[in-house]
Amino acid sequence: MNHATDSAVVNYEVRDNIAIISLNSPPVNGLGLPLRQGIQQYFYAASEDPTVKAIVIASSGKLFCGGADITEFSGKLANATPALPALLRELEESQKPIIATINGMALGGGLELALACDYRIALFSAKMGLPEVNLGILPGAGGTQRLPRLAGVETATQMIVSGAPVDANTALASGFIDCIHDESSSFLDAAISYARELLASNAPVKSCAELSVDTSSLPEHFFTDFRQSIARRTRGFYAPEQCIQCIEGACKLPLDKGLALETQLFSKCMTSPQARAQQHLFFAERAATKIPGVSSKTLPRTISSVAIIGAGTMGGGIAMNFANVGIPVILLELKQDALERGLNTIRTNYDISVKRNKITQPQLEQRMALIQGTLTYNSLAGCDLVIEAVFENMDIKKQVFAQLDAVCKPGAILASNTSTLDVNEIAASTSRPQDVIGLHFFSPANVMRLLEIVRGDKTADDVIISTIKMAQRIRKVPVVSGVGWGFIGNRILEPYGREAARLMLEGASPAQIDRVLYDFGLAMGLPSMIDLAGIDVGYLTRQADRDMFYGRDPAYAAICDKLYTLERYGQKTGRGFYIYEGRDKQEDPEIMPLANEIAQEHNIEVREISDKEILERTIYMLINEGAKVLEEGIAYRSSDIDTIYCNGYGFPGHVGGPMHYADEIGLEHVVNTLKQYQETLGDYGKEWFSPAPLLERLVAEGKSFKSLSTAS
Ligand code: T1G
Repeated sequence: MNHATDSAVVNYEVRDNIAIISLNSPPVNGLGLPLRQGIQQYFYAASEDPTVKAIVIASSGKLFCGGADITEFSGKLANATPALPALLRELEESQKPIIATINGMALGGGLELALACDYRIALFSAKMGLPEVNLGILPGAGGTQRLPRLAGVETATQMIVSGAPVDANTALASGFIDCIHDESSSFLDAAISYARELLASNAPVKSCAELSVDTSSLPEHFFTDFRQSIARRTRGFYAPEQCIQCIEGACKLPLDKGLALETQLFSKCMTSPQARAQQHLFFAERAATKIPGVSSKTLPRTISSVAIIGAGTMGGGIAMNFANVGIPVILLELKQDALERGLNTIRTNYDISVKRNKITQPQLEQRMALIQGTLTYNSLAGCDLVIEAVFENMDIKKQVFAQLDAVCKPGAILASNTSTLDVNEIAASTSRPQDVIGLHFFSPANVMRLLEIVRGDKTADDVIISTIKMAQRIRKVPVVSGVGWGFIGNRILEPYGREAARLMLEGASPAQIDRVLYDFGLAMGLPSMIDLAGIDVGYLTRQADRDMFYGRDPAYAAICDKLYTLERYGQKTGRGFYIYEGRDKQEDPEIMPLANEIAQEHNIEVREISDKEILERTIYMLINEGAKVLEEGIAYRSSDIDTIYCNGYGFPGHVGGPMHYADEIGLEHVVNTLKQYQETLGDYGKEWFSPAPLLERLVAEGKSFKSLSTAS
């Protein structure tokens, strides 16, 4: 006997003696209240139906379940009855076996739902994970208690604290799924057959309440050693430690007490500023792909072959991104030896990945085979996308684009990897400005996730959409910028760097500045970052726009310019703000005397500078310039600036980006602090510390940066 009834987000049917509860809440089966209510309603129906002997929980969509509905977190619905933890305990105590049918991604509460079932069958392509830690929280519906019981402490700890999903084979080997099916079209039928086999073999219902965590083979100091192993990567983050404490509890406590501990620590995480920051970034990354005035239904152009002009560090790194996802790449250089050097560097980078077990040797060969070198532009005639990554000089770039304009097929997308030059000027040098765009990769291009997409005035809508989709395909985080000096990232980096250089003249050492910013959560402080990027790179960039900087401040970046004249370019020459010998990095005793000398030349007072002043003058400059970038329309939304800074400049994810941080500490406080420095720093303060008009306006209206986005 078959009968089916449907809720808006859950389908229900009974096939003979198997009840099928099918999640149907696109796009990700988020376990919001309606879905929880639907699951509970049909779980009760199946439990009370005497004809039903087993229950299958499946999904109608491409994935199984993306977890709790994150949009509920800011309201009260997340705990509305049935709350997820309680619902899963009910399922766990079912008298009829429940089989979770994992057809695709099962993440967070989605995997927790599966773990509360009696059995789990996964499609070969499914992936399962508990990524809550990336949202500043922890698995709050039993994941920290059930996964250690089903998969062992080491696998559970690695999955929960890294947030990284595992594939079906790993899940099977770890013991938290029971079987894998290898064909998607017959997957539900296979799950129903599996349910029937379980019934025929009188397979028991199970509950983690009857299991304890097996610690017999756990290394004696496992948790201590694990904490040490993640210390660097999780520095400053709150949630990882809470995750570990839940798992330690699971090793000692019966299930219900462990669940109580998990709920307690989950609540502590949920109310933390870090959780707000990390959840802000989750939605910010997705918002960045929505372009005002461009319909999301705009069809992207096909990108199935790519060419990179220039086989240097950037060009080689860019090429790897495409080869990594199976897209053939033509790498063009002018001379054979340069081309060979570029290809050898790519192979060396892949060799390192093989040594680190990130890829296999066959994968290395597969990827290298996808990268073909050439010395002639004619080889590019059939490419769908060409990315120029040559020297940062407008004349050279124009020559390259003239050649591309002559040989590339109509409709090919012509991109420049420029980091500051005017994309409109480059586009105007071709007969097809509508096909020209900026694709600013960040070094190392095969590692850094951020891709700044620079939209020219004439760039066609479908070129924008095509490059956003392409960015996602090569696992980058795309953010669209308008055309303006430094676009978004380097534009707001400039005043941030300016303050660091000025603070040194006023008496703060490179080490003090680095420590303050590192302790705030930056991956690297400014002097160290400038040494890494190259003091010569910054110097040359400044010379291209001297009036913009030196014209307003004769002491602008003076300490950096002094080091440049001394040919101390940073790590690349073994000496910059620090002295580098191999991996050893030492403070350079000559820096502060040099800075004091320059200070005297410019009548700059040298004094004791507090950590607080260093932090405010650098970070608030990011915020102030970000407000200007917003106001000029270079950035569409403040969260785009946060996405850029957290994915391209090492800004701490647990702070959420400079603009989110400003909303958290209050824009009025930011404006008042800027005005204070405007007064106390004399002419320098008056020149550089005027609050951006948008900041002043928002304060006057009692609004936040976030309110701008929701308004638009
Ligand atoms: N809640 C609410 N909205 C979500 C969501 C979620 N969990 N996941 C995705 N979305 C939205 C997303 O913002 C976008 O919206 C649309 O769905 C498509 O997403 C108790 C408390 C599942 C791998 O962290 O990793 O469970 O922009 O573009 O590329 O322990 O979404 O279209 O308006 O990313 O196909 C834990 C987060 C939650 C998974 C699909 N789960 N999501 O990727 O689509 S906390 C996660 C993802 C939790 C429990 C705890 C991905 C995806 P819009 P998308 P996709």
